[in-house]
Amino acid sequence: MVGNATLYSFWRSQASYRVRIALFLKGVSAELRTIDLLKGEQQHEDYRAINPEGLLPAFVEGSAPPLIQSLAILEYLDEKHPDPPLLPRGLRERAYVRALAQVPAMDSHPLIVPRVRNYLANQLGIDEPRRNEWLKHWLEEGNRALEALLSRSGRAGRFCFGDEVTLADVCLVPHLTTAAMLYELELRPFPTAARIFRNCMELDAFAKTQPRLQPGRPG
Ligand SMILES: N[C@@H](CCC(=O)N[C@@H](CS)C(=O)NCC(=O)O)C(=O)O
Repeated sequence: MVGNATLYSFWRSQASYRVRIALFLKGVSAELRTIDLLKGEQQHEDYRAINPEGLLPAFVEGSAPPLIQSLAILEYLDEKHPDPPLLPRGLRERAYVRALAQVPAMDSHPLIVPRVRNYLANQLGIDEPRRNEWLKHWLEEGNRALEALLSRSGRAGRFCFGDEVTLADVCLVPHLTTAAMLYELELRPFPTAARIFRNCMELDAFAKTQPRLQPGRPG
């Protein structure tokens, strides 16, 4: 028995959004607890007791040790609640879907998080317009890679891999939401990714968990 679940989350956190989507898809309810990244609450001792890395998300079930790292949490949820599956059956197909998920989650996202933005500003003295250039550059790199992979693979359907939602969609949508909503990047040059994004947003799992509907979102 692990008891009630809690997700430590923040409205604009991409990694938290991934886990909110997966919880919804799997029908797992969890209390959301806001850690305000803009106020630096991730550094507070009580949150570092949950995740010593001082990063969101953290997923806690009852008195079991917290789970951290969104991709590890997504795979945990998928293994614990196999229906609907977030990975295809074939080995190579699973590797492909994991790779698509990792492009935004492991290559773009780590370069734009608050601790990186704060380091650029405070340690390297980089001003806001140049910091925004940095952020947009790494988001666009992610967009370009995703579009190339999706459009050339011949494997995209309604979603990134065929017509069922996979881990790849769970990571694509938070990435494109950040690009389009927070940094106003144009998605038109990435038509395959943009089409899949729109298809995902027709589903409650993506729409109801999106950043602008989260507690703590500024008006
Ligand atoms: N690889 C981690 C990344 C976690 C991460 O960087 N989370 C961001 C929010 S999306 C964060 O908490 N940043 C706090 C900071 O940079 O100070 C994961 O996927 O869970």
